[in-house]
Amino acid sequence: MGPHSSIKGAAVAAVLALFAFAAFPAFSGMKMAMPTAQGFAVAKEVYSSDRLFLVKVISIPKPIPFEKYFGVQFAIYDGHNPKRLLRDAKVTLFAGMRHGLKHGFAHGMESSPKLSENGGVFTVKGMYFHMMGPWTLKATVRADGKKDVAYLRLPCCGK
Ligand SMILES: [Cu+2]
Repeated sequence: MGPHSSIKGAAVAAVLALFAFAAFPAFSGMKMAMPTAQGFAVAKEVYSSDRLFLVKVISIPKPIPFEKYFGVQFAIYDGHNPKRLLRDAKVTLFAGMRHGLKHGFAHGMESSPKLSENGGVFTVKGMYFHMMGPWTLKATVRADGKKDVAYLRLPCCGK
């Protein structure tokens, strides 16, 4: 086969591939790993930076609403024993956008969320995302005499 025939063959294959996707959009969609409208899903759990703690997300709206208040529930587990709920964990939260920064935040939220705890389940109310794009929820966790920080990426937003 000369170079011309192989180029022609590749072009035909590309046209066939385009046709297949156009003809079966549902099938091509099934191959995706259930993306949200923003391109990524919220992790169900995330380890802290030094893996001392595991933050398990119990509930979060799917998708996260734009310019509406929403809540998040989570619990803290021992990073070295992920079945051990840390009932005495202390948590402080900050949510903001990085806009490309590797550390820190370009800005935070415009709301003042309230965090409460009951039986090891943390509930934060009054989260509010005023800008589209990836947000980061930073959880500073203190438990077992140690401190570590976990980052949960939150996509904004759906309708
Ligand atoms: Cu922003």
